[in-house]
Amino acid sequence: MTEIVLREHIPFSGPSLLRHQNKPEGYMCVSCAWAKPAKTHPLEFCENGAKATAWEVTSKRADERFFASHTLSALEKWLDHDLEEQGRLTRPMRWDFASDKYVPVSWDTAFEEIGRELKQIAPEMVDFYTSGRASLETSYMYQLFARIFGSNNLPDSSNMCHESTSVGLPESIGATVGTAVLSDFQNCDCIFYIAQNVGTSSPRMLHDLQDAVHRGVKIVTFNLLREPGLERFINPQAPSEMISGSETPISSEYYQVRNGGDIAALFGVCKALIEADDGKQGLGVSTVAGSDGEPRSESAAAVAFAAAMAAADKKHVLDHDFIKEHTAGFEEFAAAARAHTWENLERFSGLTREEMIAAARTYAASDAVLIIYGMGLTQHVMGVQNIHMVANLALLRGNIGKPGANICAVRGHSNVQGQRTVGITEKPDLVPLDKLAELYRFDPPRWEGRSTVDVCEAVRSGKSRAFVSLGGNFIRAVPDTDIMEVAWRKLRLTVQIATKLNRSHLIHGEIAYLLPCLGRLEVDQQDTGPQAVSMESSVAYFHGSRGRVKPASPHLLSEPAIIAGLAKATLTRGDVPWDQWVADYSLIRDAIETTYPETFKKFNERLFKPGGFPRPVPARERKWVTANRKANFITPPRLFPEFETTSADADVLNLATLRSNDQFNTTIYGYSDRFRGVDGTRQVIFVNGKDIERLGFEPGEIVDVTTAIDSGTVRKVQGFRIVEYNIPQGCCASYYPESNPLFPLSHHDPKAKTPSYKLLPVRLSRSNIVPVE
Ligand SMILES: Nc1nc2c(c(=O)[nH]1)N[C@H]1C(S)=C(S)[C@@H](COP(=O)(O)OP(=O)(O)OC[C@H]3O[C@@H](n4cnc5c(=O)[nH]c(N)nc54)[C@H](O)[C@@H]3O)O[C@H]1N2
Ligand SMILES: Nc1nc2c(c(=O)[nH]1)N[C@H]1C(S)=C(S)[C@@H](COP(=O)(O)OP(=O)(O)OC[C@H]3O[C@@H](n4cnc5c(=O)[nH]c(N)nc54)[C@H](O)[C@@H]3O)O[C@H]1N2
Ligand SMILES: [Mo]
Repeated sequence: MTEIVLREHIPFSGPSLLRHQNKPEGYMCVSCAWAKPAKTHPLEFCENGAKATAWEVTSKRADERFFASHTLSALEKWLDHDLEEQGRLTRPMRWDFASDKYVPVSWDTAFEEIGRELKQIAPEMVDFYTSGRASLETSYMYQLFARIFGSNNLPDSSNMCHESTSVGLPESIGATVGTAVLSDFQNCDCIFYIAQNVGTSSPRMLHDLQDAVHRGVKIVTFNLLREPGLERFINPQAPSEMISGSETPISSEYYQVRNGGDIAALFGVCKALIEADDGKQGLGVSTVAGSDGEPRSESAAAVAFAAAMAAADKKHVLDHDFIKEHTAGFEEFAAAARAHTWENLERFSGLTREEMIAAARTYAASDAVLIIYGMGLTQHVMGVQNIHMVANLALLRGNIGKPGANICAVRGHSNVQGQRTVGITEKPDLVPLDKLAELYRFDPPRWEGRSTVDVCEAVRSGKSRAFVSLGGNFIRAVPDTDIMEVAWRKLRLTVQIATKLNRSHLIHGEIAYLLPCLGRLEVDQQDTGPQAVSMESSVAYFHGSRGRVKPASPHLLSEPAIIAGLAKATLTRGDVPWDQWVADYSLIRDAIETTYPETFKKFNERLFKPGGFPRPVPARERKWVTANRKANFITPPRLFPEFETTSADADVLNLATLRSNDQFNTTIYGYSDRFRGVDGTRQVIFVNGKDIERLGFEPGEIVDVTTAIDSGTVRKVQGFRIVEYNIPQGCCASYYPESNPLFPLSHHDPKAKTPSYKLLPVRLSRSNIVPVE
């Protein structure tokens, strides 16, 4: 932390600023969305939160002098890290065709020209992207602007992130978000921790996990890699300090699944539970059948499991009362679980039958299990089915809607969950359109808008003409980087609202604006005084946040002020008091409360309540807002995507893309991933030693990586160093966003359209590139 504070030349107030991070009346961290407790630790931030703070309050500036000395074509050759490292943007700018540079313009000129251009484009040809950092107030204004303009094209970063959750959980349990609350960590006796990297992605949760472990809670982890943060507790303020003796082991069982292997792994756990339960009810063999369907002698683990159940005097392994009263689809699911052979479950999960049974045993011996998961489940061609399997496992023993037992979807960006809550979505069904129509006197569009993947397709086909971006780095975050960059230049208008320079600002349309905004940590002074904003955490609690540092430049506007400026210059209809809202954000919160009275009851009054205030999630009370009013077992039709069973090539490996400990999404702080022992480069590919040998490579060798599906187009990244790593055979991993050119746009979950960033068949070949390190 000290390192980044020095690196970013932060004035001395930096460390004292951090005391206010994630505190009631303080500001909410701009890094991850993890819950903010009511009773805070003296320092409620982690190393990565401190980095994100330092990155925003840096004293470095990408000002007009910087832009005067670089053409955009020259900047295109810069690395992601070097672009953002220039510091905060200071003035509104417009791209100048003659010089190929960004040149300063006044805010009035910017709004006027953008408004004029937008008015000339059909609303359905304009896309309004949001990255998950914008506040509830900003997000509400932004979706209203887009809808009054006439467009439901409101894609967001969530489309690439937890969309599988947003589609899968409602079908299973009628909740669009996870049901877990912070107190579940105090009430559970077991945690199933699936496909999330706590030490890097949500380090403050380590406090909750450590407390749980000290209470004797069992943590059963399923992950492609052995992530250090999941193996033992590391002080979130100094993850490098793995002080021997005082560290807490986190996972009591660690199962290294293949990427994409979770459906099979969880089916294995469910099969063991169901068959043990069958046995208890006198339905035959108490645990397992061989791959030929014949009963085979039980493993030691299975015998121990049966003994543990008998010792605990459990009548049934499954919670039949719950299943009967609350669920539908159990019989079909149980039949499918019984029918899967252990041989197939082992093959597709990468785990042994004994491992799956051992996990089932721990699950069955626990009264309240919290299931936590992240991107390793959602970013898959079978992402939605992964989420169904999480719910199926929970439902077998009623592990939902009781103290300690819930589903926790760990969200990414600090307000990504909240944006949906206030209308950022391409799906009109999720928005109270009639209410908006009545409040603001306009006729909202009713058609289905474009998700992130749809936007990419629309830009390619010419159906999109303008792209407005509220934060983020779209072009680096989406699949098929090389193809999308070419397509992007055909756009008529690109407008980027941002704090720091990134590649999406360089790959632009015929008319391009870069509009710099205040960050959340800065004092947001408006006519009625300094303003607060709000966000929703991963456990669906709302929190207020107040900036404390001096703005990076006197020319910055707040995000609400920028949206109001754009809206006033563009809209010819709608009755919205844009100026009053900008003068006093509590009026925006009143408007949010009027639109969503149940969710935001007494919004202003409760804004700074310690610990936040909860959003109603009916599934927490076992109320299932599904079509049949039941919680549904939904049976995935297959264990693994089709390409696995059809591709016989032994030289194909399945690639997962990862985050390092020194990045926040496309923001690259530096080149060190100490947890995984990588330093000085991000151009690496992690491969199992046996695969390295089998494929005829050497550790440390430089390779090119080529996509092994959709062979009509060659997709390749070059100059990656092979790192021998503890990863299951047949799998490999590399960093995001460097590997994004490999992902075909079409390679996503069919329903949620979440790109399959955690599963892509690739081949390695010897490279003649000298790597950039
Ligand atoms: N420091 C830092 N914090 C962040 C971010 C960041 O970039 N940096 N990004 C934020 C955002 S937007 C998000 S969405 C979250 C992301 O946080 P995570 O959900 O942790 O996502 P990833 O870091 O991509 O890593 C996913 C984990 O899943 C494992 N994995 C990969 N494939 C599979 C699989 O098929 N099955 C299983 N069981 N495991 C698998 C990987 O080994 C890795 O440990 O973090 C947020 N917080
Ligand atoms: N291969 C692969 N691709 C992935 C993923 C993966 O795991 N693998 N993960 C996906 C996921 S989970 C996500 S969430 C997306 C992330 O996609 P995005 O959310 O689009 O990208 P970020 O990198 O978070 O955006 C960083 C930029 O946001 C801007 N910014 C920062 N703070 C502010 C602010 O306060 N206001 C405004 N207006 N701008 C600000 C800065 O200019 C910064 O450069 O990427 C996805 N892409
Ligand atoms: Mo994310």
